[in-house]
Amino acid sequence: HNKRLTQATLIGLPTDVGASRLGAAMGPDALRVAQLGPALERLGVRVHDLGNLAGPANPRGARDMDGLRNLAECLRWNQIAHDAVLQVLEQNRLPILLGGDHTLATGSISAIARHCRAAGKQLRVLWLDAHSDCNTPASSPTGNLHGMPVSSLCGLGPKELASLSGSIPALPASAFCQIGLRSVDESEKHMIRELNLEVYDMRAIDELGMREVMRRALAGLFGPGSEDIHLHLSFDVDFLDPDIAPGTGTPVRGGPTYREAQLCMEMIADTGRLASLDIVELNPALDMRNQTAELVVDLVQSLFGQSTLMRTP
Ligand code: 5AB
Ligand code: MN
Ligand code: MN
Ligand code: MN
Repeated sequence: HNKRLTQATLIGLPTDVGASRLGAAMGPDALRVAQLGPALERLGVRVHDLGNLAGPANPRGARDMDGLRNLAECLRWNQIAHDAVLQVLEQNRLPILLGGDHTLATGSISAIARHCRAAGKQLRVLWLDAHSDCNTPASSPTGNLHGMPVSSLCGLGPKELASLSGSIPALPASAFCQIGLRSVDESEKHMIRELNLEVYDMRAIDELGMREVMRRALAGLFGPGSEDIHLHLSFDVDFLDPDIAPGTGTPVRGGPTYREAQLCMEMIADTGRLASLDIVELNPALDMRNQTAELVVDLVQSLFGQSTLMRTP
């Protein structure tokens, strides 16, 4: 039942304009140093690497007049992300966005939503994160755009970002499923209710276990009728417990363990529906000997079907 994914394209987007902490711009190269490409090749995935795309530098200043940090630069990077991801999807390949901060998911998921609309496919987005990323310019306590991609995609972010997919909202809020949350702003709690977002926070993982959480999150992705679903994974590295993944700019203690994260990835792989991936918020400047990048590569191997007993490819 496990459909082999054969062709993937790595898209390096080296920027941290959506965050206040510098360093996520080095994420794509840290993943290459950790041998992401060869690790996928060993699983039978044909990997093409577009290298790092060019975009505006980080002004490294304070918040702008509008209270946001680097909106113009974020918009440009997201257009670049959108165009690159759309092109890869049109080639029938699986895009792997190497971030970069999580604002970039606005561009990538906008492209995926546009693609699904044209192809008559249904879109399901799994959002693995310690945070809910559904602040708006009005509610954000920081002005950092990496805390707003979900609201932007739901039509409530800055209009330039909200309109990237060619339709507002880019996708219905019901397409999202968030897993691993443990740091949610008061304003975001309201937004989660207002949008009726499907959320499995750390308490849900504690009480139900990762297996049951993933069973619920992936319901409908197996068997007949699921062929027309495009499954996207937006993987914020701060989803993982900082004890095992220190290399990220906004760590929050109490995240999933190594085994829980592996099971999560393995169960996504079992659907055979994964069609695109963002890897974001890896910050090599905060890492120790690239251990977080290596852990991410290890998890991505499970995501692409590596298992202990089943032979690959
Ligand atoms: B990340 C915070 N909610 O809005 C905000 O890492 C943190 O992409 C956002 O999940 C974290 O600035 C953004 C306080
Ligand atoms: Mn996060
Ligand atoms: Mn995030
Ligand atoms: Mn972060």
